[in-house]
Amino acid sequence: MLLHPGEKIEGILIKIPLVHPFKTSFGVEFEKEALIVKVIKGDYEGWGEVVASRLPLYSEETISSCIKALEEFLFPIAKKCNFEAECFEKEAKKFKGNRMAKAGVSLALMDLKGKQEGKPLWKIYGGIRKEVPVGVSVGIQKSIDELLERISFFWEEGYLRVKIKIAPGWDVDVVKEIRKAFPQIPLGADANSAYTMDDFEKLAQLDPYELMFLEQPLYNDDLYFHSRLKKKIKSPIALDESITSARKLEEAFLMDSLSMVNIKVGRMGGINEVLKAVDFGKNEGIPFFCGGMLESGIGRAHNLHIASLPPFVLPADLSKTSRYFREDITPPFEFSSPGHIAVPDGDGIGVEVYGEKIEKLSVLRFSL
Ligand code: OSB
Ligand code: MG
Repeated sequence: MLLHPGEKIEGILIKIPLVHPFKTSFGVEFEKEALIVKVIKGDYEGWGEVVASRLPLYSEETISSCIKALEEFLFPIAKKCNFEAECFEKEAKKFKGNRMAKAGVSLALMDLKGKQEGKPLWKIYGGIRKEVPVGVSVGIQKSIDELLERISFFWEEGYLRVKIKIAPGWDVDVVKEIRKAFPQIPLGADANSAYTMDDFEKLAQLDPYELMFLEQPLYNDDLYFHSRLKKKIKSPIALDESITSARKLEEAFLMDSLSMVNIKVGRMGGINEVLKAVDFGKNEGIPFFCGGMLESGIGRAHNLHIASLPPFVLPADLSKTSRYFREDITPPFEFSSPGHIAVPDGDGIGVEVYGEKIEKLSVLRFSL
């Protein structure tokens, strides 16, 4: 395929050390590997991020499966579509799965579109919030004392809610101690699908602690058993892994499997799918929160634009840059007011991207 001069789409894998290891029910991460998508057309460039991890522990996709998908069929589609976001998502939809890889391209093309049209993404999407209420997601720690210390640090910083990671052996006792120390804080617990229906009595033991939500307690692809569990426990259920499309959100709602939903554009394959879910959520009054995958500043900027949309009424998993990295590939995100991060207002993602820093951190690159 012939590219015109000044047209290019590129994948760049970078590694950024995390300031603190992030441990969940499925594993521990010490550094962030971010697969960045960069598109250049004429005088403009667009940036996106693929949120897959090295191993298929959160979802089926991996960094290497995404690299293959980008090289073999997604970059060629983007090219065939002249780097137009809508055409890309429509054409890419003919291929099954590979949602994180698709979303990385979708986001880069949206950033390009925003820059070409001279509009910030929140305006193109129909966002209504100038700043997004945010929380913090705290990994599993070595001891309950260490966890309490971290929660206290973040709470004093001004985050509006705390989400802890739970797993069998790190659940009811931990929540009980948090509630003793912080009776009032809005508290969620994310199991990343570590439990089964056999554990429902254990999960019901969380009832007295008034969790704001229990996130994805069961199987990563499940809707039905979550609806059964929802009738047996008091904690409101938030789904993450299971909601891979707007249709899955509709099914989950019709089945009564959730009380609220964590929305991640990477998990849903692109912005168009998120906007469909937003329409449905708005009509049905489903509370959304914007999820996160420890993104670099590029993914974080995209998430802020998404979280400006009407159904995103709950605090997002979008924290200040300092909670993740000492150095990032964009200027750091700070609170614009306590517990809030401003939605960038420049064209496209609306933040500067440090090209030189990306060069320095890059471990692999490929392009069409
Ligand atoms: O389940 O929400 C999750 C990070 C990696 C993989 C899965 C999840 C998470 C988080 C981090 O909770 C949220 C953030 O980016 O701050
Ligand atoms: Mg989650």
